[in-house]
Amino acid sequence: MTMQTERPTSRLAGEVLERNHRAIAQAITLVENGQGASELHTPLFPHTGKAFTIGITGPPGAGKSTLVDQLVAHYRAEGLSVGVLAVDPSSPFTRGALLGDRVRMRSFAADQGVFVRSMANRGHVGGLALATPSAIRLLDAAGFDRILVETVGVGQSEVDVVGAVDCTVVVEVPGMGDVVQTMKAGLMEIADQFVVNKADREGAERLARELRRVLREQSGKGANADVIQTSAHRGDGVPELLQGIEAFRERQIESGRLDERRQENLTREVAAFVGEHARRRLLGVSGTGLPPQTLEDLLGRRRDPQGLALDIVEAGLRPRLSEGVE
Ligand SMILES: Nc1nc2c(ncn2[C@@H]2O[C@H](COP(=O)(O)OP(=O)(O)OP(=O)(O)O)[C@@H](O)[C@H]2O)c(=O)[nH]1
Ligand SMILES: [Mg+2]
Repeated sequence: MTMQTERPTSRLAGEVLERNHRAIAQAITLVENGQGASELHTPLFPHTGKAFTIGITGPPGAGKSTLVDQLVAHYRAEGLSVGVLAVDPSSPFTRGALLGDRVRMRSFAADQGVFVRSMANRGHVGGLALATPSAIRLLDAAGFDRILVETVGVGQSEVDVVGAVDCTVVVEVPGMGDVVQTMKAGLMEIADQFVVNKADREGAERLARELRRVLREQSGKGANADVIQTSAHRGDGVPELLQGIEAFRERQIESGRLDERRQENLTREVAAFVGEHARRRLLGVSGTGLPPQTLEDLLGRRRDPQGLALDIVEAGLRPRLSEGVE
């Protein structure tokens, strides 16, 4: 894969630290393509961990981008800088997200304290799940105080975001599914803050009440989130949401849970990268580097996938183990 780099990668890290927007954009593209690992991440990592990162997830059209815009404006009014990532796991084109970006780019274009970028699934191995935490850290290293990560809640993707952020905001709207669906999707446990957006619509009050009731019932299972109603297009409820997020931040810091969560998230990331790198080393970049004979054995039911995988891992580790590397 050829990259059109405007700057040498070796210079990028330094420019990211200076919050050069073009350098940040270029670095994120590298990350998106699964590149730039050692040149970027190694020098930048010691500069990360300062930003508070917030995931905004919810169904398509729930008003996530509108809410993000509003939150950005409020954070700016408080003198905090904000990085925004719109992560679209469902399409390689980021249609909706890009459109949202253009709207936002216009209003915040002249503001050095705001950086907005969308990330798409470019289809490379590992994909967005691995790229997102790295992209977040680029913004962290660039010194943004708050980082907002918008992602559409599709299947497992919201769970991925939880693994990369300090606070998860789940956006629901009346008339799009009910609380039972929310529970089934596992959102009760992952939400640190619930938002019922489009509160100007019928059913918002009832949805909020229902969410609160279930949260109370499930508080023993780690469900502790607040429920805030917003009308994002008018800005109603946004100051309350911001307050809720900031209060959560304070509680997480004071209780030590922020560090615990970051340790868990980083550990999970290491495990994911081990899997990823092992796969690349043993099976080739695309993961399809099995020899023809082995493929025939699979199809002929002479080898089973799990047994074969274990053999490959064992064979790959053997020379390293004999070198004394565990
Ligand atoms: N009535 C009403 N409409 C809203 C509200 N918030 C957002 N909208 C509208 O809902 C539509 C979708 O808003 P977006 O912010 O793009 O929603 P999104 O969740 O980011 O959508 P995707 O990124 O495509 O998943 C837009 O037309 C908004 O103007 C609200 O509080 N009330
Ligand atoms: Mg959006």
